[in-house]
Amino acid sequence: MAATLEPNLSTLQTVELIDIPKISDPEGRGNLSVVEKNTLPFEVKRVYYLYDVPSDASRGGHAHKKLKQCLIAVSGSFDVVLHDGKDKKIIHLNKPNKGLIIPNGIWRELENFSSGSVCLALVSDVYEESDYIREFEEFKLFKRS
Ligand code: T46
Repeated sequence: MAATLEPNLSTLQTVELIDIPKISDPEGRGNLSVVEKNTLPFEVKRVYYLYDVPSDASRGGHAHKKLKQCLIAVSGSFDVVLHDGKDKKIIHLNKPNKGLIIPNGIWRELENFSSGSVCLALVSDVYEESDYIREFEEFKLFKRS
């Protein structure tokens, strides 16, 4: 199980790319990956997914005050641009058995979606608009507080 995340110390160092167990079929029927109770460093309370995203479109463009997420490219690929208020990093997701753990307090933008790609999000809480920080300047103030 991955380490418990420190909610108020979310720098890019606390973003993690984890392995999701992959079971390859011995008879050549392909692969199966499973996310169980202890696979992620938080309890999953909601699942959503992004699909049919045009290659020139961008998703995200915000941070969360409390929500933690695991993003998985279950099909195709896309880039996740991350910012912690100080540093920026781009992570390319293209494997269904890799999960990107994004703690709260990290700005994210998703772009360069390949044709047919699907981004699965396993997240720590129900949808709440008040948890979003949608202005980058506000995000920088939040990080300084
Ligand atoms: C994130 C990135 C990767 C709901 O009603 N329920 C939900 O669970 C979600 C996630 C969204 N919505 C509504 C709110 C908006 O009216 O769906 C609409 C689109 O949401 P949003 O503009 O936030 O979509 P993205 O793709 O920019 O962001 C989403 C997640 O909101 C966000 O947490 O990290 O995907």
